[in-house]
Amino acid sequence: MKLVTAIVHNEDAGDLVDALLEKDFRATRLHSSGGFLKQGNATILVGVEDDQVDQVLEIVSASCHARRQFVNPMPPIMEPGEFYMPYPVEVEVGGATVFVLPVERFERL
Ligand code: 2BA
Repeated sequence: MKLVTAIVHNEDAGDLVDALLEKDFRATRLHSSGGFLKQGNATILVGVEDDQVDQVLEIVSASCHARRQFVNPMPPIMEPGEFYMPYPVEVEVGGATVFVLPVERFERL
């Protein structure tokens, strides 16, 4: 068994969970936030048999889309009288960051 952990954009998370449930995959949505942008995203956990991993990855890929976002870089430490004009930096976020982890044991008690 494997645990598919997908970090996705908040706007894609609802569609992804719906698409997973439609194919009878159980999923858990966690509210998370990115370390770099410090904006909310969603972490979707899906426990599946090994031979179902590719199907789950296809659903993730079809439901999640890359987006371009702007981030304001941290200003440098300034000396008195220095002037700093911050320019937003554009980064591409997602579609999805996915980790597939082995599951040692699965119980529903
Ligand atoms: P964030 O950490 O907020 O990163 C958002 C986007 O900013 C990243 O998109 C990437 O394009 C850019 N970025 C991140 N760190 C950067 C850096 N040090 N320098 C320049 N640009 C940087 P994605 O790569 O698609 O990642 C989307 C979200 O997935 C991340 O949000 C984070 O929550 C998660 N993630 C990505 N890689 C991860 C990893 N190796 N481990 C854990 N979480 C990860």
